[in-house]
Amino acid sequence: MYTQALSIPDEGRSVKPIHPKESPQQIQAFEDRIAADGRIEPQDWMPEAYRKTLVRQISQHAHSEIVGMLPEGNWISRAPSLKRKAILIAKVQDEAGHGQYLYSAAETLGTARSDMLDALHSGKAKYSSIFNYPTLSWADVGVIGWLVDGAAIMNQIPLCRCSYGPYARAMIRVCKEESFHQRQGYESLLAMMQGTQSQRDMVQDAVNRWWWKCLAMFGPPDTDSAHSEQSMRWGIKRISNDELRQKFVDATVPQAKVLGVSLPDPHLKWNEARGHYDFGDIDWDEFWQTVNGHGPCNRERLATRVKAHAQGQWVRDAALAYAQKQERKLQQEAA
Ligand code: FAQ
Repeated sequence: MYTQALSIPDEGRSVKPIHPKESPQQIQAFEDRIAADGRIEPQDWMPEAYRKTLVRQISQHAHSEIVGMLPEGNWISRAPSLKRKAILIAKVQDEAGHGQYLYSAAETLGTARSDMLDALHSGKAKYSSIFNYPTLSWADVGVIGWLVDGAAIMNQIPLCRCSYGPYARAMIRVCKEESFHQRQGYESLLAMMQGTQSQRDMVQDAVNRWWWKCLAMFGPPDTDSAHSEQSMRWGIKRISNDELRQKFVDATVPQAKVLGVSLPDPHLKWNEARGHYDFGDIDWDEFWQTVNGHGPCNRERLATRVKAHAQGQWVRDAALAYAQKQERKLQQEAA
């Protein structure tokens, strides 16, 4: 079982930072560790801004994983075969597990899980823009595996070297699983492309709808990225939004060729001088609309999450009651 080796705070009770006051020696030790590319661990002193940035990014990431279960989860009951259903169930469960690792990592920074979930459910916290689009056909499930998980891996591999230990370690396992997700998506699309013309059309239609949204997943252009510079200085982010986006395009174009689909961008062209593919302009207005709550499925996604959380209250109550009972038992035995 994956653990951050710290106890989980009670519901609704934020944990106080371990070292709220800094001394010059503490600041120097932190700076030295960062400069030496070392890891910061939960018990180490860290600047409050570093802690805040990590809680922001890790909790947004955790929210993305659990909201990300919804578009694909929608197809579990309609998967075309038992094999595809079993694979999809496993994948969606993995995403729930990723949410667990990430909430646990964020908790080590002194933030209660219930506070993070409240922020998600009240619409205050962000989660990835990509999960606010509908999954209209079975091909969307394959395309999410191939492109959305593909983009997620590209973004997350550098996070395995994040300066904050618990986040970096969580990412190692997440990336292994995302890699399986990406392959299963691609394999599912390959099977469809060897099928009927209408199956091939379904794949092409799904690629056309998801391509640009996936490019936007990497976040705003570097020139508009509020946090990149500081996060890179702290070793939280290792590669910039634009560089990762370019790496994703370069890796994906050959895969699209093998699959036999076209990517919906007339400007997509190999640039010999740059050694990269050029590509067209992303619709950033649409991206920000979606990030700010006005995408096609934002309301539906949040409503589903809030309902699932409310319906799970009895499980949390039962787990808490059991833990309290066990604790009383231990105390009685010790007395
Ligand atoms: N969607 O200054 P930056 C997955 C926000 S997991 C929504 O560049 P930063 C697995 C950003 O938060 C996908 N908001 O920010 C899966 C900030 O807002 P704030 C999630 C976005 O943090 C697959 C503002 O814009 N992955 O897919 C987005 O330096 C299949 C300014 O932006 C992660 O979270 C966006 N796309 O860089 C699950 C990875 N982009 O906080 C199920 C970890 C930016 O000031 C099925 N996160 N914003 O209010 C990161 O690497 C970074 O946080 C970035 C953004 C790169 C996402």
